[in-house]
Amino acid sequence: MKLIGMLDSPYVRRVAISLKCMDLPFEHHSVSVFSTFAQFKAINPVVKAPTLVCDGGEVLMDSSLILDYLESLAGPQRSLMPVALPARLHELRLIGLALAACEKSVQIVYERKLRPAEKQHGPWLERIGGQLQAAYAELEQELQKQPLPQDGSLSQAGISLAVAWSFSQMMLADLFGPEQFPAVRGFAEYAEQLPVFLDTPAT
Ligand SMILES: N[C@@H](CCC(=O)N[C@@H](CS)C(=O)NCC(=O)O)C(=O)O
Repeated sequence: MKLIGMLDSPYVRRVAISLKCMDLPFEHHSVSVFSTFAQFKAINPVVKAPTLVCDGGEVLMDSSLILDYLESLAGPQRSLMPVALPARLHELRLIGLALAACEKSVQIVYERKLRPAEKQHGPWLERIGGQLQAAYAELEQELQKQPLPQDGSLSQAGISLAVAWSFSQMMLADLFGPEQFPAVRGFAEYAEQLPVFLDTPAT
């Protein structure tokens, strides 16, 4: 299997970390959707990161769909998702919020970096900035109610949340106060010093 995409993408990073946690062998190809667009296009004409080239040559995209496939490949013993319904429901809620935080962060980064300053649309930036804050506020509430374990185990929610937070901090630190979202920040700091995270750096 080949994972295509740069680790500065939170979507690519969550798949790379998950592959390692599931103990699934893969090759990582750091191809950029921007600086090496043509090279990426030759692998996946749609140019979406992450892209997974499966052993049989099928090309998958979208991190959640790739993870769906990897979950089946890994089997129940190595799954990163709880089976029991209430726990799975909670896990899916956390993942949804983490992915919304990723999406809003990426939208803001694209708005700031790809659009000329005079063409940036204030109300749109304000809207997606508010959605980003809301996603982390909801995650904070969830973690205050029910902290994620910090015992070396990692679930998909923990991976996605930590990767999302680290990406937001790396790219958009100016949008967050130092006291904001202490439970989210604390969990991400914990996860970032685990060997699998250190082995899969965003930069
Ligand atoms: N929902 C997708 C989002 C993936 C995504 O937007 N990736 C960005 C890189 S962070 C990308 O491919 N950007 C290039 C583009 O959309 O043209 C996923 O979960 O994989």
